[in-house]
Amino acid sequence: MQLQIEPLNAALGASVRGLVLSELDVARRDTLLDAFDQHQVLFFPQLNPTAVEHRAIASVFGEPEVHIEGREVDRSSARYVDDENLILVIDSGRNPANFWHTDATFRKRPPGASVIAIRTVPPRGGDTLWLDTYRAFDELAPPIKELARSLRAIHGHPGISDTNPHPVVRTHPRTGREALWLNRGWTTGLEAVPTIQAQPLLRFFFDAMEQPEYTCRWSWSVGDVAVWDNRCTMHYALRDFGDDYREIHRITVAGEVPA
Ligand SMILES: O=C(O)CCC(=O)C(=O)O
Ligand SMILES: [Fe+2]
Repeated sequence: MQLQIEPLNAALGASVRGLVLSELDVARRDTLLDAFDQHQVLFFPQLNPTAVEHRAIASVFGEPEVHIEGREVDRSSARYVDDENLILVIDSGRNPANFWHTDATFRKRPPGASVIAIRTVPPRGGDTLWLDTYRAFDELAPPIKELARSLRAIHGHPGISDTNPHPVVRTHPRTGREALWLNRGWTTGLEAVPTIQAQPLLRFFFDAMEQPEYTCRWSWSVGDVAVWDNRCTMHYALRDFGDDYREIHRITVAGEVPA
């Protein structure tokens, strides 16, 4: 079966239909990777993958790794689907991600992509937004682009996560495109810039980035899978579903040291 890739009516994202997991050959992998490079987030409606299939999809986009999330450092309470701790179970009500972020940017080598399957969808709400950080960079005025290229940011919250510096402008290793690689969730300072100067500058960049025009929004059905590229996107999971239960299963795949 041919893969049908249809861009969303938004700044980024595409849906993929026609994926049969037993037919994941080299040609289809290449098609998926090309679509990923182009659209940054791929959605597979109602794919309902088993744990093994979830890993197979994730492997298209990189090497699955054990996920360490700073706000979930209590690893003793983390639940996994599999024995190797690659598929993390997230109760979204108790672990809300309703802040703009890119996953685990506090790590020296942050995850390249995240692959989630939604298992329980609340009756109302629970959509997720993604944002195109290439576009966020492209739309900066030329002198601001130069300033951004000259800066390195500190990511992480001491006591909650590791902290590591990364370039503010990151070049995607596959597409060669530059993305503004900061996020309100994890970026806490700028290297060699005193706090009194860094804080307003960071707020300036966050405000410039967080534009509805740069986003897409997905309303979930049970069994949907989403894959996003942490090198060129941020995301925000809406916490608008009250006491209802929402559960996702997530695999992150390894990335490279940002450059
Ligand atoms: O639940 C979601 O839609 C995404 C939550 C999130 O930020 C993540 O899994 O990294
Ligand atoms: Fe996240």
